[in-house]
Amino acid sequence: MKHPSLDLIPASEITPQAVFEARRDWLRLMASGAAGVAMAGWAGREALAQSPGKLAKLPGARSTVPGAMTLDKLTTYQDASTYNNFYEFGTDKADPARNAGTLRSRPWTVTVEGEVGKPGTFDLDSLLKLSPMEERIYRLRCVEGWSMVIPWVGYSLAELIKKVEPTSKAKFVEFTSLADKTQMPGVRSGVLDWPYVEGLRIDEAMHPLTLLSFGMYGEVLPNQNGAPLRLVVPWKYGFKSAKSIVKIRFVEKQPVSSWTKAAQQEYGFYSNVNPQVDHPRWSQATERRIGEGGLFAKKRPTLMFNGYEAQVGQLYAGMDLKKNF
Ligand SMILES: Nc1nc2c(c(=O)[nH]1)N[C@H]1C(S)=C(S)[C@@H](COP(=O)(O)O)O[C@H]1N2
Ligand SMILES: [Mo]
Repeated sequence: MKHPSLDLIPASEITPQAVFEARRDWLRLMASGAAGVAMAGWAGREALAQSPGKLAKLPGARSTVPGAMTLDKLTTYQDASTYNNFYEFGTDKADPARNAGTLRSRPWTVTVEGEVGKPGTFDLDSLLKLSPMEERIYRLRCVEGWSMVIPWVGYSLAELIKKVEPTSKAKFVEFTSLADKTQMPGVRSGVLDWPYVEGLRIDEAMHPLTLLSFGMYGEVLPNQNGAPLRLVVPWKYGFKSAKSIVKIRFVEKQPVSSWTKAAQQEYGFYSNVNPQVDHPRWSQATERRIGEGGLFAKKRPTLMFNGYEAQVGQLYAGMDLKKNF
């Protein structure tokens, strides 16, 4: 396991002794069994301190899922809720915060269909009650080169998947976002083929880190971040994390996502964060953290699978990740 704070030490200062000490401390923490509790407590305090008091409270217990509590410094709520990609509300990063006030996030239903034993329509309240809420601090990296660290609230998508009993033919899961012109001004434009569709392989969807999120910073999601529920898949580029989901379909064949439809050579199905596979128009080797000085922020190296390699690397064992980008 990699020590997360090693990434914060300038390379010139990483001596064998420093590596040894960091590793020893890390192993001690892990061995004590207190790691999850200690880290979660630390992160929870910080998250709580920044709870904005704007929307309904949605607390979550500190997650014990391995990898779910990065120690990276949190992005501020202000930055996380005003610098967004949500093309249904416009293509400028400031558009969603400006325009998403017209989204009616209640009442809300999600239809589950396709290759499942128990298809059906779930209303938001039953989804909120389906499993205990957890707080998880994830990095999310956009393909455009910025990244954020957000305390999300939700539970593993696997909890919902288990309830609906996928059949043996369910090899992939397709997610569809709301596309309503009356609530979403961007849907009148042809910038994407609406509705927004994304997909995961069933084992990716079942991975405990794949989060069905209903909130952030201890409150329900702001509309611009995908209210009332969205995915957060922390080892993939942000566009895989569909917002304002209305349909989840289990299928045998690999779904075609909106971004793949828009530009097949730029957005592959897997879209794992991978510093070794450049986007055709730009490098993916580095990123800037929102809040660290905008365009002048220092670039940091992008990590394989966004730093979640220990948890998800084995999902891709033996795959050519340049071909399956
Ligand atoms: N429905 C929908 N979901 C979406 C998008 C979108 O345009 N529409 N943008 C994606 C992209 S490109 C990113 S980077 C993340 C941004 O999430 P955030 O605004 O909460 O940071 O949402 C993703 N989910
Ligand atoms: Mo993105």
